[in-house]
Amino acid sequence: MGFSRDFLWGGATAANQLEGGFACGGRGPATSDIMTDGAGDRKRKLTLELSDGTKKVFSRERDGQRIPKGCKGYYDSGCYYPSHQAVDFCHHYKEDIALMAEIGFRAFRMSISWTRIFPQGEEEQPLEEGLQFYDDVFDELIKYGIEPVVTLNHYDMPLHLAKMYDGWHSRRTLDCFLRFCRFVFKRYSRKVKYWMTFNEINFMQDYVTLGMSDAADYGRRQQAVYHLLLASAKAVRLGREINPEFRIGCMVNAILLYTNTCNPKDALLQVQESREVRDFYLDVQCRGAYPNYKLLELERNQADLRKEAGDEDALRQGTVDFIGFSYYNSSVVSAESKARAAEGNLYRGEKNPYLSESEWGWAIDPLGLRVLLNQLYDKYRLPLMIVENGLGAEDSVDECGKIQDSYRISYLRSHITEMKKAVDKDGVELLGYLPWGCIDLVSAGTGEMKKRYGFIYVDMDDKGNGTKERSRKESFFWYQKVIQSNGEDLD
Ligand code: BGP
Repeated sequence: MGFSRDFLWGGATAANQLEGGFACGGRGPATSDIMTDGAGDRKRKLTLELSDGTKKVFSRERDGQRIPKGCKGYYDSGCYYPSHQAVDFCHHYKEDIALMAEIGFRAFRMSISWTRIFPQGEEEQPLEEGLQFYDDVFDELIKYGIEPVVTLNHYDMPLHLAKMYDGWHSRRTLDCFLRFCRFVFKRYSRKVKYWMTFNEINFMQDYVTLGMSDAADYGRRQQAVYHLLLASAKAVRLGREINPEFRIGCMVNAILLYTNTCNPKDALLQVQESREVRDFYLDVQCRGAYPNYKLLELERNQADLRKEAGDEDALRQGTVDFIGFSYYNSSVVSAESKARAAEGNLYRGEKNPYLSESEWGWAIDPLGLRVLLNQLYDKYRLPLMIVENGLGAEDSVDECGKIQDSYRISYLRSHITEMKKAVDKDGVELLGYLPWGCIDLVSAGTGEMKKRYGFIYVDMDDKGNGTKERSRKESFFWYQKVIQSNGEDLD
């Protein structure tokens, strides 16, 4: 059987990690623009001015989500902010898309930078220059027969909305977001068919993604999450009105959790934890209502959400057409141990002795991808799309100028093998495979450049030094064969 002829092979990126040109064409500052590089402790930090005028560098590790109210993001001349130039796709997009076409991409996932279209987020009219930029990018993709897959919001938001309204804690942000959606849906109605609302909506929990202070407070965070889920549903409904041919999906970090033992306490914990970090978001976006377990949890915690008439209908009518998800690693939960010693993509669990790990400590689990595809399809009966997967690793250029990334090939090969079984043997409906960072870009978690995922190498270091020259890695040619053979030749 194999993959369908129109299976979307390609790759994935996000504006703030890829584009650069942060002030080009009148683009406004976004929350992602005040994150520094990872020098020192490898984690990104935020440069913020507090309401009393004192300036502070906030560390997520040290200060958590407790960003005080009334903060203003500012740029410190002593810091390097990776998103400002990222890998400069803004000025290299023709060359980059030509390389993707050479690999044979049938789809390319990218996000639209909100502040390139609405610099402050609340203007009545969009910036024509920003709209034109994405028109040019889409035209270039379409020229090569590459289908754009567009994330409406990927880990950033207008800094102005964060400062003025406390970001997603306020309903005002939701209204501004919908205006942004209306303009881009209309403008690109004939160029883009596949959309996703929020990247990893289940892990939007800090100042950068939510634009709000004190996101660690339970009630405040639940209010913001409610606004996000409502915004997603309303965007889906709006998109359908504008073009019924649109296919609009959600996007979750599909963290897969195993039980540490057969202790029933572990089993219960796995159910509860999976709901908290993943399933709740899917339940709402795929089924159109808050599930009972969440309603009871809100009641127990006396979280009284601000809602408006019509919200329930909006949630019900805005269910998605497909599930987009990221998958890098699995994790383990244990009722007995609370060590949480294992790293992973945004989730820390217990170590799994059966699995090896990446250089950044993420457990490598290809079989887990098959398990996950089955779990999600069984539960929601919606088509799935893998919109992130891959190995973050340090690459080196050898004396002949070659980048031999066989470790990346073997990671991808093993995951594609399991994905193929899920389609062939288990009958899962899968629309596409878009591995992360198909061209090297800035790491979301650490701000580093040296944590690379791409088939296309970009000559740049963690401080942004380098020629930005693009070159083909060994995996470039390997993935070319995979796509040419429609996933049959994985050698
Ligand atoms: C996902 C994000 C991406 C991306 C990826 C890899 O959670 O959606 O933006 O960066 O993880 O993570 P990192 O860049 O930290 O290696």
